[in-house]
Amino acid sequence: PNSHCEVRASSMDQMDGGGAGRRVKVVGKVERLDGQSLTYSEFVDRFMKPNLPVVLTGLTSSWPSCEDWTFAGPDDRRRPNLPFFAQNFSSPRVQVADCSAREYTDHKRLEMSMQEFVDHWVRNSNTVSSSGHGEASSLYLKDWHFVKEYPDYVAYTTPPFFVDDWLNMYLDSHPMHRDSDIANYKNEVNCDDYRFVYIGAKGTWTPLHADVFRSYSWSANVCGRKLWLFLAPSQSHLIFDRNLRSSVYDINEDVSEKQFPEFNKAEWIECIQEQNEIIFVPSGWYHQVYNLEDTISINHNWFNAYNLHWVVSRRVYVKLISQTNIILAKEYKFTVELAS
Ligand SMILES: O=C(O)CCC(=O)C(=O)O
Ligand SMILES: [Fe+2]
Repeated sequence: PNSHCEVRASSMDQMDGGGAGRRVKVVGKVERLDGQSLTYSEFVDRFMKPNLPVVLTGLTSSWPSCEDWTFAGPDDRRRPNLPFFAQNFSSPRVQVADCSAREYTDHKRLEMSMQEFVDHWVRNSNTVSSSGHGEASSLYLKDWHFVKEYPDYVAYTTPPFFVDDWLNMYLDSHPMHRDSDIANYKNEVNCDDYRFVYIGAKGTWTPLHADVFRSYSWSANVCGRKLWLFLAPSQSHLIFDRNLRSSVYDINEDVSEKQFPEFNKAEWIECIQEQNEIIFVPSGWYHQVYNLEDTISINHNWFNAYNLHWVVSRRVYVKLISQTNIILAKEYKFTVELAS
């Protein structure tokens, strides 16, 4: 994984956001392991504690979503069963990113019904020519709080590696977030959890970012494939401008050298995540993600004792430490006084 190879971003060239063959320096690949034979303590020692990415296979075989949400395509590849979504999960409106339009640091967001999303997808896939070129849908259904909206439908079970999740546990148990009459009346989810479903056609993508609160995330491909490009936290400064205000939006675009003078020094770790594979995204790693096929994924953000120091903001951390020091100093003084 340390061999340096400057690769043409060939997979990215197929993408909507793909520029004219921009090269980013890829220096390694994400390790891939059989999740069935990995123990929890190995996962902790090798990935969670050292904060390193990994792809785990063999963990989704019993998930109902892998059957219900897909149908068999060519080459053992499954494809999204869009009518199933329109029929069974039609009620609330969903958030959709338009991958062809930038708005500040993210894609432009729209809200629509599931039926509208599916209709748009079908309309656009019908206009793709026989050569395979054309405009597939640039709409990317993201951040759909599926578990919260359909608690009785068991689409998947969280693999044991990711169940020690203080973020979602807290939100589940916090009464303030439940039973709001107003929220029920408006048919809205009152407070969000961090468990999501994503559905995107080939070519949809997620701009460069590090995850909310610098939490961990895991992401499972129910069907489809994703290309991930990761940057280790020790290199985060390379994708910021001089004032550390804005960061690069699309690493495959012509990134202005004037604005981001250090960008070309960045060394990327690449991963092609296949159907039914789960990727572990460690805290604070910037990543940009492309759907190489029509893809459905499930992902959670979470934290626990191993990444709490990433999540608690520096200010809070410094405050906690200074308060702890004051208490320790008082205790020390007290002990000295007692002893003398
Ligand atoms: O799949 C995507 O498009 C983005 C997923 C992501 O950023 C994550 O799981 O942290
Ligand atoms: Fe992310």
